[in-house]
Amino acid sequence: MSETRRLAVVSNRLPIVLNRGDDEKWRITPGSGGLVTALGPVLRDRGGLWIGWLGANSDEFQDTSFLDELLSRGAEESGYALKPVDLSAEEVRKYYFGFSNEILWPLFHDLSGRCNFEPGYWEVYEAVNGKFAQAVAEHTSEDDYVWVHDYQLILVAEKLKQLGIRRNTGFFLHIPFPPLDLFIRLPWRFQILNALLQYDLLGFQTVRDRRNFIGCVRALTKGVKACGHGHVSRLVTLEREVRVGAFPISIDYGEFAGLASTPGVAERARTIRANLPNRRLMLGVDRLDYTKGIPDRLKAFVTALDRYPELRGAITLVQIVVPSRESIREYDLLKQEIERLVGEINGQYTDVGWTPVIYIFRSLHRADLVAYYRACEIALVTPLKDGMNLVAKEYCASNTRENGVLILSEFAGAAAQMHHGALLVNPYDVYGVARAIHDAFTMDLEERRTRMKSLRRSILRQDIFHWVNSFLGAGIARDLSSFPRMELFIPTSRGVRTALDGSSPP
Ligand code: GDG
Repeated sequence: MSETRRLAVVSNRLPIVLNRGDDEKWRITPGSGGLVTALGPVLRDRGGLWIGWLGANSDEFQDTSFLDELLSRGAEESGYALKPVDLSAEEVRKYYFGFSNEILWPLFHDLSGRCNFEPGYWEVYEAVNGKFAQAVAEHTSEDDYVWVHDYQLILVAEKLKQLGIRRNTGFFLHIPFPPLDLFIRLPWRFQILNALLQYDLLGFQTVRDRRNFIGCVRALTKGVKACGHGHVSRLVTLEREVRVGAFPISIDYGEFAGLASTPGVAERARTIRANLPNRRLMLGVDRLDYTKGIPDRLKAFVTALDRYPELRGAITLVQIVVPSRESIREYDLLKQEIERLVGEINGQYTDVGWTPVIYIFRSLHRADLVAYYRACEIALVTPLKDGMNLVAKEYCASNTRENGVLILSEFAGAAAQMHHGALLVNPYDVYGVARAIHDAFTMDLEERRTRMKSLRRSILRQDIFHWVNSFLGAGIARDLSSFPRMELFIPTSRGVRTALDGSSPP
């Protein structure tokens, strides 16, 4: 095999945000977030590229040369090429809002009652995956490594093969993979499973997700043998071999810990505290999504106030909800339910100088978010199901005073790594979560410190760079010479590492 030249990342959205200002002019801003932070340097150093949807329809631009100019400016700023996949409004509706978010998202999050198995979505999902494959074919060559992300793009490797294009491909699923009894309800279960088996490497968030996937393969496909144990195992057919690993995603620990220690953030955290004095602050931060369990969390909080009167006047829940998938009716109903519950709790319990729930419905600047992480003594992270949940990790990394308590859902992927330091709860168990709130409130400083130190150590050890390194390491380990420039340096919170550090043998 020839040497791997570049890394091509493929995701539903490009890592940029397009905005039209009040003056009607389009502007481009580089995206933020762990994936961009971690992959940006790799792409820059290797002259890599990112393929994805722009997040806007091209027919909104009268002049496509203007779009090209915007993209080349975006590429200049990020340091790597941005290759847009153009989608029509109808494609976005059926592939993204439809098949991806009305079928795969709820089913894979154990919420099959919310699925809308509309048959018309499938062919558009297939067609759009075909478009992404076409873009990969056009912009990459056989010696590039193609890393595809998430449930919107499961069919890309298969579509590439149908186009007669050979690429070394890896796929990472950011959401959970369901157990057989759930997966089997999917009308396109065989197509989805077979498409996943067309990748060379499959990455899941946790060992449980990988086990669920292998269980489905064993039950639903013929002639596939599972071999090997440990970090990366193998699924072998007569023609080929697919490696399957658990790669828990993480955060840039150094960035959060560093930001939390800046004078600006410390000052902002002091202001938050000064305005909410003489009480413990408990924080919830979530995208507006029914998987995040926000109504159940509010019910648990009011139950805690009912059952433990000493909490009244002594604890405030700060609930930040970030708008998401706004045009969908279900999400609007969820917003209304959250606002009704917040209103009820505050109406019932507010007293002079104390409001039980402070509710923020907007996206905050990263520094403000970190100030809340720093200011709050308890984080209440209770998704009904979550691939990983980065908020749990960001809270701990930002807790530089090491006195916070993390209450964490046992159904978040993060629980596999954080169970030793967090208070684990079943988010459906209202009394159990209420008890955990009381336990966090009364926990002594020594125990809080011991738990938080251990959580911070484990996130530092397995940060986002460790995640990239282990996936890329596994992705090319079949033939190391295919990705030869291992002197490639990635900056980390602990200095500099090469791209293969931390990887495991196949
Ligand atoms: C999917 C999977 C998996 C939140 N509020 C603000 C803000 N955020 C940022 C957080 C965090 C991110 O949003 C949320 O990440 P999560 O992991 O919690 O959840 P999903 O968006 O559902 O992500 C999930 C993840 O993919 C990665 O694989 O962990 O399981 O569902 O980074 O910081 N950022 C800013 N302002 C806010 O108000 N700037």
